[in-house]
Amino acid sequence: MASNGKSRFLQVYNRLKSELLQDPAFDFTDDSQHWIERMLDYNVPGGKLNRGLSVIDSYKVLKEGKELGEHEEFLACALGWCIEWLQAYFLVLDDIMDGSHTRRGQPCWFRVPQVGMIAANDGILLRNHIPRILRLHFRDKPYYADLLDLFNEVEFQTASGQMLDLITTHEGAKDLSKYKMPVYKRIVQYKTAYYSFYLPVACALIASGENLDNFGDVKNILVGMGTYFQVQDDYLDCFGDPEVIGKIGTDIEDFKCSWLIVQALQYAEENQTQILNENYGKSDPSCVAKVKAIYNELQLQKVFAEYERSSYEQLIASIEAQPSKAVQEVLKSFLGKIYRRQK
Ligand code: DMA
Ligand code: MG
Ligand code: MG
Ligand code: MG
Repeated sequence: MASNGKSRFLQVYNRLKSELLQDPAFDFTDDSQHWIERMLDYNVPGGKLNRGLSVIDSYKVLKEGKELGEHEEFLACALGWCIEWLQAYFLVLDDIMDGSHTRRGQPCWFRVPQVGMIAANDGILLRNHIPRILRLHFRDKPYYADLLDLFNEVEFQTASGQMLDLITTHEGAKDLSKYKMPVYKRIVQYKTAYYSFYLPVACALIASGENLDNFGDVKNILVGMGTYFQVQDDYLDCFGDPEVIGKIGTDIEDFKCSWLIVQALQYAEENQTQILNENYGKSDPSCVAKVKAIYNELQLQKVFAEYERSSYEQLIASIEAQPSKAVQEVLKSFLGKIYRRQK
């Protein structure tokens, strides 16, 4: 989307924020209004906004180039922001659970001195803002129930994925032998792919009057894209530049079932496996360095580059097999935004 599209999108953020700050269901005090405003500004608009902007992009393509009316564009933006709100909610809680330090180039919200564990309730509030926004702007639409249902279902899938991520990591004694590709794929499909890729396109489809039941193939392609996106996230956690990605990696310290460790275990010789077993999941920087040294010996940067190339090819092939040109364009533009991303 052109930069004026982005600035229009950000204007909608300001409108939604001021509506939430005057929600008649709660008797706001000055202090509570200030808290929410600071919390929203800190956590909602500072990311790449890919998910939110994709709703508008996709909606426009589905409308086949017809100019959107002002209110129609506002509604598409509001849906995009609902996804950004969902993302903010998951990230605030994810950073607590992952013990992360920075996010989007600033301390994680719970690390801010006056915030601490108030962040847990802020996460709940962020989540509650979504049905407030939907109620205010979509209550009279014929697809209102479908939208609520979609957000509920995707939230459930994401939280279940987070559970898989967390119980795989913390279950009993540290045991790397369970870190295999099928386990990995299940985690990332649920924790990332549905909300990051399927949800934006599904919102656009619903708003253009489509029935999601007719888009099973599209859903599968988007879940495939989401898997590829999380592999990139795992790669960047170790090999990305923290200045560029805005966060400091913690996957090795956290004993995460990351794409990199799954690959490393697949290629490692016995002595390398032993070093991984002894050092993975420890916060001591010298242990982390030993794990990274094995990743380098195994040339995981090259393995990743090859994975990236072949996933892209496969995704393009399945997109081009789609009967609708408009749907193809929606999917290609989404893929184009993430292919070879550095952040
Ligand atoms: C992200 O997993 C998933 C959700 C639902 C936030 P992650 O912990 O790898 O994300 P990040 O690297 O951004 O902390
Ligand atoms: Mg995390
Ligand atoms: Mg996490
Ligand atoms: Mg990550």
